[in-house]
Amino acid sequence: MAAPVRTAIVRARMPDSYATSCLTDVNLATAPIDLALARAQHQKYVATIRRFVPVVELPFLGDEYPDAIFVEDTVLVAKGLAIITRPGADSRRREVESMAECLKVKTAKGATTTTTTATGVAGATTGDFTSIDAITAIEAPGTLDGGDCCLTGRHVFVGLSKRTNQAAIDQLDNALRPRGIPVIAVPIADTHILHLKCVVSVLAADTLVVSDSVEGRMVRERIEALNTGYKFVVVPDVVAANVLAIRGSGDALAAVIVQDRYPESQKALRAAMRARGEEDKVIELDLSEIIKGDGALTCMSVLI
Ligand code: CIR
Repeated sequence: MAAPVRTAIVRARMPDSYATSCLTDVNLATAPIDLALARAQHQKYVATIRRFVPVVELPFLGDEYPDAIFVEDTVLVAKGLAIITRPGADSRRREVESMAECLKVKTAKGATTTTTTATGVAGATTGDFTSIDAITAIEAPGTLDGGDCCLTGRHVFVGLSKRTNQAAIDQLDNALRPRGIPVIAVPIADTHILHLKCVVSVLAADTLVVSDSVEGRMVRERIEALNTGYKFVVVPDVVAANVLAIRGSGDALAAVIVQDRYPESQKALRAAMRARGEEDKVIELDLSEIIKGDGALTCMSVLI
């Protein structure tokens, strides 16, 4: 079972450059990003998470880092170990510094600490980092994006992708094997998806959401071949396969945030949640402008 979520880390604010300069390797949308709407969607996302768990805001990094809201790519935390990544895109590599700084400060200070962002952003709050007992980092020549790491609590499935290489997966395996969590590579480099979590995400300890697409089916087959026993909720829209479940102790669900504007997928997710007796925990958010930046729901936070 995954550890209960105690804190969420997000980026304080979206830079103007997000609208013009964020990386869009995959998204083929021709409509430009509406910056005001993108900001509103990011803020609503953070406010939604804040209803359920304390939120710590990383400092605003300015226009030099158009993709910095996608904090998921900078770290993964599994079995008490925080692993600072080395993002595959050069333009994003230094985003990790603020995450590493945040975690070092927090874990050094101990249990519950106060965060102060460089910009003094209102709303920054305290976070509980007690579940982290050590920090390490991916080193060159490894490259790894957190968006490629699907952590279920029992396994870490890692997309071997355009951003994440075998050297990093080997480092991850060396770091997590002693903690008893298998790291399993899922090759996706030859596909149209950016990250593994574009097509698969965790709904509950035993249940994954996967898209009904070539890539989604491929990932599902790879996971099923391992006899890991996961159940799958299949959604027709690729973007809807990325959901953000916030769970407390005993896998109790606080909320599951899903994409709005994908009615067939919403129907499938709601049916699955109804069957679990958890439909009242579903929250739909419209992230149209985040999707244009190749982002989805999990990318803008790290749950610890
Ligand atoms: C990028 O290409 O790096 C960003 N525009 C999108 C990153 C999305 N991150 C994620 O899914 N974890």
